[in-house]
Amino acid sequence: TASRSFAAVDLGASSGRVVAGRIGARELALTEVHRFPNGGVPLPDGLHWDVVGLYREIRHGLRRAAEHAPASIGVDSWAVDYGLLDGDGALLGLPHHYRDARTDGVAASTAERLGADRLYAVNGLQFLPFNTVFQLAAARGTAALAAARTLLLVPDLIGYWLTGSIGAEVTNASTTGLLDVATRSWDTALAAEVGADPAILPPLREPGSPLGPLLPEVAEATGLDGVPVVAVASHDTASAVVGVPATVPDFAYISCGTWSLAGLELDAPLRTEAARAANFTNELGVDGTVRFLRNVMGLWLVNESLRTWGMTADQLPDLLARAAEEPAFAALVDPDDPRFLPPGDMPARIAEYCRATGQRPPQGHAAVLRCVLESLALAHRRVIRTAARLTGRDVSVVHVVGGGARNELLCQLTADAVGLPVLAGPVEATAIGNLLVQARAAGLVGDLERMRALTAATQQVRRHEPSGDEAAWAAAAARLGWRD
Ligand code: ADP
Ligand code: LRH
Repeated sequence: TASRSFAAVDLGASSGRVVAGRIGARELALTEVHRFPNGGVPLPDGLHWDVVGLYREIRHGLRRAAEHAPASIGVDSWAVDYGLLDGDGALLGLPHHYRDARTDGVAASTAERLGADRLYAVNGLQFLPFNTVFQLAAARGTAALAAARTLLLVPDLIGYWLTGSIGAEVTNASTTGLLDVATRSWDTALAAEVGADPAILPPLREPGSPLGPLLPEVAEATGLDGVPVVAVASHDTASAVVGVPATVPDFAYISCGTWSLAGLELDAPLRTEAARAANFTNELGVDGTVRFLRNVMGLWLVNESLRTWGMTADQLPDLLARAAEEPAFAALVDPDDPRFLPPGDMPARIAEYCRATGQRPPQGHAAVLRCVLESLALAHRRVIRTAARLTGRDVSVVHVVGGGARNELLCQLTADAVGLPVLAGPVEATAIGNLLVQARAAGLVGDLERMRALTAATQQVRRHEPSGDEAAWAAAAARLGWRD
């Protein structure tokens, strides 16, 4: 069969993009047609996402994608956050950002009230204070939740605006905490217990299923008349895992952007007490797979540091070159310490963490960056080694995909810390996974293994051999109290 084009809308926490992709038996070629910044907007009632602004950028991007004559459109974004619709289908206020403080305290008390082990038995999720179930508990009694007739996760909200179709794509629904991970269906009783009317949870849909054609007004404005929107793995991390260019079964992945999502792909959820205690998540992937992983705070620490210093990402390559010259293991932090979650002055928080743990705070931009990257590499080591132990699986290679694949220092430190080769790239694995699921719905590509083979054959990957001193990394891990 001949190749065809598809359009991927991929919304990350730090930027969104619209990518046109041409896919054929031996072809996978990407053109980024539009990119736009994203981030939280503080309003008097908390930190929000400007989803209306994002939607305008998406429409602009789709208009540019029209030149490539896409056969369909797919939308993915970050997880857990949602918009509420009233009975007329109108949006009830801007969605809250998962870094908003309204879940402080509520998440822990809700988990305690419902039972952390019971929650894990149902949803298999790591405890993150911003899981949708805890956001709903924090929103209990608000006017918006009382008026809500429909809850839509962000990609489903965009899909609704584009097509009028209402539904919840299952990979992203699995991050809410309200989905039974074994049956892949909503646990409506749990929703009711946190004070949300279960009727607001829309019907579930699987990746590959059609949402329908663009609404006439959107079709006209974008020049994409008759082009359908197709559900993809709408959780960006699920799409990123599809886009991993693995050629062997025993791979680990790190989807490295604002967050580092590190783990393994499994055939079934693993909800043992040990997995719960290690705070591993079982998020749903395509084709019945499970993403057994942990969130690591990721490049958020770098990005917020740059923001604090009034620097931009263009200055990163220069800063990274200087960080590479800094002495090793001078200061180390647990990147997942809750103090690093909200927006703010990261260098000050890192200094505070160092003082509280008897370390000399890093002095200067390059030293702060070195501290963050070594700490992230150590967290990667801990998560991947723990995942292997919990699942009893061997891991022979670690794939780093996402914007972090451009960070050669982080990739090398990760190879050194984990003690395994790191294959870095593609940077746009999420868009690739989005496009591949659409191509499959159009009958163009095969199973996950074949999709990955196509990515491996067509995309550039950089190899980092481990050259670290295991004893030194083990000692560094032990300084954080980690003994993996
Ligand atoms: P998200 O999808 O969460 O928005 P991305 O996967 O797009 O994140 O990754 C963005 C990150 O990639 C940036 O925050 C930055 O840390 C990193 N990055 C971007 N460009 C470079 C570069 N030239 N060198 C190193 N890192 C980079
Ligand atoms: C990464 C991501 C991650 C979630 C977080 C909210 O973009 O989707 O998988 O935990 O955002």
